[in-house]
Amino acid sequence: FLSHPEELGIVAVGFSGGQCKPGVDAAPSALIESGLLTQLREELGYKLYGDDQVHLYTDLVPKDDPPHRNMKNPRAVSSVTRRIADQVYSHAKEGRLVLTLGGDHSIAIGTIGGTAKAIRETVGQDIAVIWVDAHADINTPETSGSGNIHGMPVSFLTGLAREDNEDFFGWLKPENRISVKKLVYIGLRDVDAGEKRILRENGIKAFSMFDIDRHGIGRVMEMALGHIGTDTPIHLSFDVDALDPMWAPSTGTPVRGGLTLREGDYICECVHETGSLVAVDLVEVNPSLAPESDIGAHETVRAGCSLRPFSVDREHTHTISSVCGSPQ
Ligand code: 4U7
Ligand code: MN
Ligand code: MN
Ligand code: MN
Repeated sequence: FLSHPEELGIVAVGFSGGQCKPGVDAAPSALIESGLLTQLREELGYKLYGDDQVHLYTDLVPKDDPPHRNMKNPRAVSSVTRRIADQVYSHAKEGRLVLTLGGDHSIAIGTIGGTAKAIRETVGQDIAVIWVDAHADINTPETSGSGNIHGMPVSFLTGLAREDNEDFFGWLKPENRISVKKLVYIGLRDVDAGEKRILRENGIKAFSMFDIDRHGIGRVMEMALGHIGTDTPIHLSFDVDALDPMWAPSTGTPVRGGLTLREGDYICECVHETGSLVAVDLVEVNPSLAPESDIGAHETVRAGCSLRPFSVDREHTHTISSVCGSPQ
């Protein structure tokens, strides 16, 4: 689906307004400092675009941003995600694979909104989304108990939550949206009651940790990709809290009983292997949250660096680049 598969569009998003804990905004710099982009450029041979800047979007964050329909920081999240949608759209329109480094998961409203529109225009197809997360992030403003928008992106992207006002995601148009039929979850283990009802009522495909224990990650990936179908462009949205806190403690909403680092790598490898990947988000790394001293942050950043669904290189161990290699 990509006219320039050797080109990688980078969107580094230092934004944390979708939740209440400061620090996620520092993740792109931490990931970049620990060598993520250097490896993509030098070891894997990608040509990088947009890697010269970590965007803080401070000009888009209003001083006064009272809640709307229970959502916290709604104007800031709406205008920042709108800008991210434009950035991702421009890279995808050029036929580049797009990598967005978050930031909290609210930014997926922008990344997926941008990819969906660009791929519709260039390839004429609807994208599928693989959402790897401990959480379903499909609360509507009304079902959300926290009011944090990082728990709502999927409801806006699927149109289950809607707003006409441009200041509150009304800028999301049909061409930015995705179908609930082309959405697959992997790694779920902390889903709110309202979200469970939404998943059930809409027949959304979800593989929880229970399914991974029962069938193994190999079979789960077969079923997940089988549900999407071949020849469908894929956007992978990877929340680092899908991994067990043992590997990724530095994240705002850790949940025990998660994926091993190896299972996380395997998901990325399988998605890469399809040849259908068009965009990737890596979100929710928070280097300032480190339960056991700063080893936690270091390990989380390292785990984030290992999750690179760009090319399988079976000669390396996962810590270096199990999911890396050169662009084909
Ligand atoms: B993340 C939560 F209530 N569901 O809505 C909510 F448990 O992007 C958590 O997956 C959302 O980290 C987590 O606030 C959002 C909560
Ligand atoms: Mn998430
Ligand atoms: Mn999560
Ligand atoms: Mn989180």
